[in-house]
Amino acid sequence: MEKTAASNVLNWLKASMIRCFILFIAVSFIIATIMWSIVPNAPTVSTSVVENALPEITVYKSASCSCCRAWITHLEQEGFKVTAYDREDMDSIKATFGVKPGLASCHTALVSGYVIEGHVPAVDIIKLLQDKPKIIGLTAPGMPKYSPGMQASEQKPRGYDVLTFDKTDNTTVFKHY
Ligand SMILES: [Cu+2]
Repeated sequence: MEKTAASNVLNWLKASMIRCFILFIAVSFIIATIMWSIVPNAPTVSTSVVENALPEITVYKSASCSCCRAWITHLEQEGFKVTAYDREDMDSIKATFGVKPGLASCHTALVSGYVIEGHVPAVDIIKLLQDKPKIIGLTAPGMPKYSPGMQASEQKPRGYDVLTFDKTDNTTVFKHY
């Protein structure tokens, strides 16, 4: 009689433990499901891709400038994310960013603290961002005829210089085309 009672208790304990275990698994599963739906979407892009992504470029231009838009398309094709603003005060924007009249072109852009003036090829901006020289930025003064945005996108740039410029009005040739 006692033996039966003891084994009944033992069986009951076993059954309880199994129930507990099943309950534990079920509750864990529910909590995990809830957490998964609550946690904001985790970035799906790998870290290396994020690190290699090009920074955003802000472009100021006049609304009617079609070559400015073509240059923006060139930048986007080369992997830049571009935010463009149509402005009527381009002269004062250039003055604010240290672009002297002799170095000026149509659009003025900002990227990672550098000023990019005019039809500078994307490849030069990428090199600038890698080299990080102590300059204000790069310029392609005027409107070079054979530059990205001024000619068909499959044409290679030629016949002009991309210049560096700094606070002391020094310019150097960054890239000769
Ligand atoms: Cu232009």
